[in-house]
Amino acid sequence: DRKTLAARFKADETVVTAWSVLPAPVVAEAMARAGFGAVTLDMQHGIHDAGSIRDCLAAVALGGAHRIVRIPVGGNAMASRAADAGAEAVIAPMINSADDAKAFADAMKYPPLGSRSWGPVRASMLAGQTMPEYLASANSEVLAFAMIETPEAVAALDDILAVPGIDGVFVGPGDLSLTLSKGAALNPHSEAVREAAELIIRKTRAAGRFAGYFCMTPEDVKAAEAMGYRLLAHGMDLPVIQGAFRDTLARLA
Ligand code: 3PY
Ligand code: MG
Repeated sequence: DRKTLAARFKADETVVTAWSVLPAPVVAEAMARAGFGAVTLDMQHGIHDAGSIRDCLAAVALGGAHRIVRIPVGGNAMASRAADAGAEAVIAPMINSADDAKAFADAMKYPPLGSRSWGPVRASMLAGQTMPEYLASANSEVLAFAMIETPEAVAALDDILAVPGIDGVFVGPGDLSLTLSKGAALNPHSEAVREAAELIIRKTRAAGRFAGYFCMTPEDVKAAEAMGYRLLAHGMDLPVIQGAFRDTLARLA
């Protein structure tokens, strides 16, 4: 159906997003056609740039999935650009304070909420809207997700959730394990991460905001959904393709 991504989260629906690191529109389209609810194009650790975002957002739309972009750290100018290129949600990494959250929300939302500059030429087309229709809906329908992946962010969570224009949070358990352990261990399944994840979901739902989680395993997807997370990232193109090639070669042995 033609429900918006925002409408799905408002209805408390779960959306599983595949994770795209390859700047290849046909691969992004294939991930969408595989049946994922959304595809997230990763400009932080993926190989994407502004050009591949432009082409892959259209390919994801063609494949029938919702369109999400993760920007680089502090890349608020890119947040506006990703929204203009047709992203329905933007995920910003390393949002560690209310000030970080305010700067991100400011780039994502039109006045009076923020200072996103006007020009959704491509975004309105992908949304199937006129430009005035896009303007009327964008502040509530184009979502800003702040990544919580440090102890500073967990400590500032109440303030981050209170920033107007921040629609949700997104947990990065890899970085969170690294920062919570002061660099001692990369362990997204640590007890410290699990405790933080419980605290984050409780506060986020109480604040009426949406919550997402980066899931390494299918078990993580089930556990995060059971906790109340609704945007679940799982399935990355490069390792999936590499694994399939390994299996293909192994069958010759
Ligand atoms: C993390 O786990 O830190 C992430 O950012 C997931 O991509
Ligand atoms: Mg991270």
